[in-house]
Amino acid sequence: NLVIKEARMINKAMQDAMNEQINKELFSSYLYLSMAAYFEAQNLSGFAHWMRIQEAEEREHAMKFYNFILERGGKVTLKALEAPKTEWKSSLELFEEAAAHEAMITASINALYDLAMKEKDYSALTMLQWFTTEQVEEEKNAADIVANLKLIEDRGTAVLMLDHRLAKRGVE
Ligand code: OFO
Repeated sequence: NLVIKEARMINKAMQDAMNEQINKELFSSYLYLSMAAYFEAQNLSGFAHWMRIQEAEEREHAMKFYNFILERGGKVTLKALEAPKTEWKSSLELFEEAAAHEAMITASINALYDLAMKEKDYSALTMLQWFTTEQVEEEKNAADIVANLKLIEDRGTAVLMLDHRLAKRGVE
């Protein structure tokens, strides 16, 4: 029935914005895959493992938008992926960038939420609710690792300070 079909069909603005989001989620996947390779190259297999799991999650995020567009009778349009960075100065710098990236993704999800409210697209709002909750976790995960790495760095500084003090020991 045409009326029902039209009612469930995603509108153009929502479809375009979700297609952009597919690209952003796939770029996230690409970025984390690059970060995994960076850690592998340094024999940090735990960090690399974490990144591989994160990368797979991002592909799932992209697929949620992909499936949603199709279920709503829309058209999925895949766009070119930007090349991610391949080198970082340190694990801390890398995770700071991951945290900043997730903050950007949260802003993008929030913009989609605003659009869904404006368009009164209730099923999109329900679907986006999952993402708003997920983004809290995504940001927290990255922020926690940044905090841990900073602690490790501070300890390194403390050891150096102690080393400096011990170097001043006179002959007794
Ligand atoms: Fe898809 O949450 Fe990260 O980017």
